[in-house]
Amino acid sequence: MSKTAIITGATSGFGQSCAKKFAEDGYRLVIIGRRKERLDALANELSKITDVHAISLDVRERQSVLDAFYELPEPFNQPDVLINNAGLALGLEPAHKANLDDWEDMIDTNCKGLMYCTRALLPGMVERKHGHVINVGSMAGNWPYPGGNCYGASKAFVQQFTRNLRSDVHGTGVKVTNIEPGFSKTEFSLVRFKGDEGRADSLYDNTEHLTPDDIADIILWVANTPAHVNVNTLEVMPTCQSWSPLSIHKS
Ligand code: NDP
Ligand code: 8X3
Repeated sequence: MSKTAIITGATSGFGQSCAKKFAEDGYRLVIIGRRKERLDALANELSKITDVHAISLDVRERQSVLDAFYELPEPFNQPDVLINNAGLALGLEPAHKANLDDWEDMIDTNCKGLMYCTRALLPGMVERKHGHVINVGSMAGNWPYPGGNCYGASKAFVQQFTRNLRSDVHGTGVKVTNIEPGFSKTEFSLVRFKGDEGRADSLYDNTEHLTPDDIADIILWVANTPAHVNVNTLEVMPTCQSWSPLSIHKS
């Protein structure tokens, strides 16, 4: 029998690649994003190989998320996997210059949106003693960098929320994982730099960055691990990325 995966942020990047790879692997899909045209195009493409239910939704809207998930039609209403992937960074200014609206948007999407999706689907998973919540955090939740301020903090929330979820569902059979990607080329930087294509593209010049398929392969592997195996956290960087020395300011 087919398994069902719900993927938020399926209109681009990691989420879109996950949708394709999970469909190819035989999962039926619920795909979510705000850009309806892209979502419909993806649903049309993937419905040639699996059952697809597309929901155009803003994960920041609590009641819309709850309504959409409580009203999932059969056979999509008993999901095996929830991939909480929708998220964004906005701006790279230092904290004392950052835009407060951007900070709120990141918290509302990366933390609260992820909370709403999880809270809506978790009771069913616990009742069925089966399910897997896979959160897409970031290495930015583990390591500070200049301008990472609220984005990194939102992903640190995702990391600790994931661990605490594991504690709460202990003994129920439900699995929880945090995937923590590093430098990857998606629309992430275009969004972060608010449509400045030159700035976004130049970041990836002459680098062998991660691709959406790299991360989607890992998420699919994690989702298909046996029931008795729980990958807690998985941090992944491209080989070209590592840490810098600590900075010393000299006056
Ligand atoms: P993209 O910008 O390519 O994709 C982001 C996806 O999230 C889009 O499908 C977008 O769809 C969706 N999304 C954003 N806001 C909302 C919202 N309010 N409601 C519903 N959907 C939303 O970036 P990535 O694929 O890179 O990002 C996916 C995740 O990976 C994010 O959580 C990001 O923080 C994380 N990440 C990215 C890294 C990178 O270097 N690229 C590294 C580490 C983590 P739409 O606009 O149609 O709503
Ligand atoms: C995205 C990776 O390094 O741009 O989470 O913060 S980074």
